[in-house]
Amino acid sequence: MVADNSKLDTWRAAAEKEAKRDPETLVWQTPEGIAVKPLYTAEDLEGVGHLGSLPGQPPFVRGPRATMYAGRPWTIRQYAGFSTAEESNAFYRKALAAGQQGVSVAFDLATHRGYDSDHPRVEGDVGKAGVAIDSVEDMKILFDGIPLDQISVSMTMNGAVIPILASFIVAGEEQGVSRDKLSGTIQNDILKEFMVRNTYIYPPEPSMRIVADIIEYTAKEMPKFNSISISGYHMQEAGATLVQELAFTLADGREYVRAALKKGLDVDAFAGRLSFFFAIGMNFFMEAAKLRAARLLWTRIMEEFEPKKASSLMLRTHCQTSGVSLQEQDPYNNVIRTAYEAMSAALGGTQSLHTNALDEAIALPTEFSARIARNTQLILQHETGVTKVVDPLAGSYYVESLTNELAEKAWALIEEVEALGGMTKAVNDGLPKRLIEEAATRKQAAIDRGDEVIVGVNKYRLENEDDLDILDIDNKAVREAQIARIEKTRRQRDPGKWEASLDALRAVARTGEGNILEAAVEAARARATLGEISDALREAFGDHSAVPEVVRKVYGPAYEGEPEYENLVGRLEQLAAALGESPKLLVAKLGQDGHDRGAKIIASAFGDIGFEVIAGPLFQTPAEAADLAVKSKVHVVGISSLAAGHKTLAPQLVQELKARGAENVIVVVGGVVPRQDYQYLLDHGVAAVFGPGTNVLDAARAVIDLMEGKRRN
Ligand code: 2CP
Repeated sequence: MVADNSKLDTWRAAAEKEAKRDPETLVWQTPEGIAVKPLYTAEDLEGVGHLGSLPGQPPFVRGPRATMYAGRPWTIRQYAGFSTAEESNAFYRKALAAGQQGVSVAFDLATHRGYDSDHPRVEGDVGKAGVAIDSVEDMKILFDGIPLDQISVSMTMNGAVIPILASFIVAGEEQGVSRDKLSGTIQNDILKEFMVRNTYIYPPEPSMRIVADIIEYTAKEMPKFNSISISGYHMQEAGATLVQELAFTLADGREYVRAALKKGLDVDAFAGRLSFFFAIGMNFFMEAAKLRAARLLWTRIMEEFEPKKASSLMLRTHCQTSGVSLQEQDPYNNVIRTAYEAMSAALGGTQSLHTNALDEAIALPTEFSARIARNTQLILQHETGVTKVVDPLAGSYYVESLTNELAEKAWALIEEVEALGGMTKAVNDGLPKRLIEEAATRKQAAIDRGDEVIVGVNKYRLENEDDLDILDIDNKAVREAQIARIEKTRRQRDPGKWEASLDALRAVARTGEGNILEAAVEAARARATLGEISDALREAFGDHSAVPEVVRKVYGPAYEGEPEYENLVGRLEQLAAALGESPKLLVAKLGQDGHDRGAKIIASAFGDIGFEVIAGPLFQTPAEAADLAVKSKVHVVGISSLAAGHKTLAPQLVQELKARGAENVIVVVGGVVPRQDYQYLLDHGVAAVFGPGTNVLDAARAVIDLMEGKRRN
């Protein structure tokens, strides 16, 4: 139906009178470059091609299943894991008894990066942001009493994906569940690690071989298992717009399909078990439209490979509500944010969902916050009626128009990636990372300026905040327990079988003959540890290290000419004159914490204000960071900590600086630091702490104050 133009003219006139301005000025320019109008009509849907489609049929805009939630609701799958395998196992069993429907394992960063818990580089990381897994013995405890032939298990693992999946397969076998009965998903999405998440181990090329070997192995041996979870989630968390998230994720997917085809696999043998993972942020309708557009575009991409099965064209996805939308300030607001995001994911047609706990901006969930998060989904499924009707937003002028516009914009970006030679080349070239970091910096400036309102943070802020009870992990005790179990495992294994299995694995990796996962299953069975299996592959493939690059002239221009900003620039110039050199800041990332969005934004904004910024490499030990600080003669070290290692690592850095006679270097800490930890850090030589939600200009002002104070004393 075409809109009646005379009625539209009448509306325009009425709107102008009512709003006392031209309705054109009510248009909202989103970060995606989409102009959202105050009114959508049938006119906006003229020429939109996907409108007549039905659920369960290509191009699946309306959902991958014919009945969707009316037949079976999405899986409530809460991502969790912390401390030891015993503690995480108890947590999963309780959650399953309370209504959770699938398991989703969070591993600690030591495990992600292929280090056993006794490795000196991971002292601050063991058991902190996930569960520590060192061998099959831990894996068996993790799933004790959880029937792996009935409960599907998702494992978020990319770097050390080979030893983890191998240990899972062996743990299943030893539980009496053969691998063909295991259901679940492994993340196994390495390309986005190089872009945003940073838990890679090996360089891109051998990493892509690992992905393809896993797709091959699961296609042949594990028909119920999803071989990959192609993830845009972390892109949005890193600051990507929804168009960037869509485009880069689908382009990654296309690259994995090509890698699997190169192994000689038939497309229909594996395509139905590719799965996806998206973030759901606060842009309610656009997020739902994004999932619809994702399915539309995936069908378009897969048609190129000419599959015979319709299921090979179908995009199935997990979603997680947005971590970055959560705030430390007035944290109960996070329950509300998460509920809206969950509703949006359901309206978009997700297959599985994690809802964040209200305290996830500052710590791991407690039992209380995890219950609220789970109940957010249970209430959505049982009380709101959203499960009763398939794709209820279909036909909405606005949502259909958004679906179409997101798809078109994302397709243009996918074509840009193709022109560069595909996603592996684009990642090497740095295009996606650069675009995402620019978008992140732009967003931070919009929040700092108050253009983007966050309730309780840059508007309606409470005068007094109550402390929230949070979960703190005794990382030392976890590490000791893990080391004791590794030692026992090493003592009890058959050294001949162990050595032979690792030799065989090395040979498969080196020669390119055979399947890496298949060889690793034998090594895991012979009780080779996660670190040993990872090291065997390291010998063949080498380590990947990225050179940190910093976006410039994005934050500053958003503020240019504003007195508050110019004042800081002026103070810094005076400081530089007094020092006889530019004030120098090292932004340090310590331990295995690869979340670098905050570090990049600080480096970028401080650089624009006038600091000389050195962006330290990822994964430094405190000693390495201190060496770099001394060598670079910095005045300030800013530790960016997002993975809970700050209480171990920041005091160590202070000590290491002292040991090098550099106690005059100011150390500040920013990131996910609970207020309960501030005093501890201050008592251990840290000069200032900037928690979540800190305005970057406030942080810069505080650092300049500290530097000026130091000069006066
Ligand atoms: C579904 N089924 C149905 C219907 N709907 N049957 C009849 N009628 C229906 N309406 C069937 C499906 O075909 C399937 O059986 C079974 O029910 C389960 O449904 P599903 O849709 O496959 O759900 P699922 O098993 O939960 O799988 C969902 C995904 C999977 C998305 C495909 O990949 C997944 O669970 N992903 C989760 C990823 C995850 O948790 N990631 C955590 C990220 P068949 O299988 O027999 O066909 S952690 C994030 C952090 C932040 C990080 O990464 O760092």
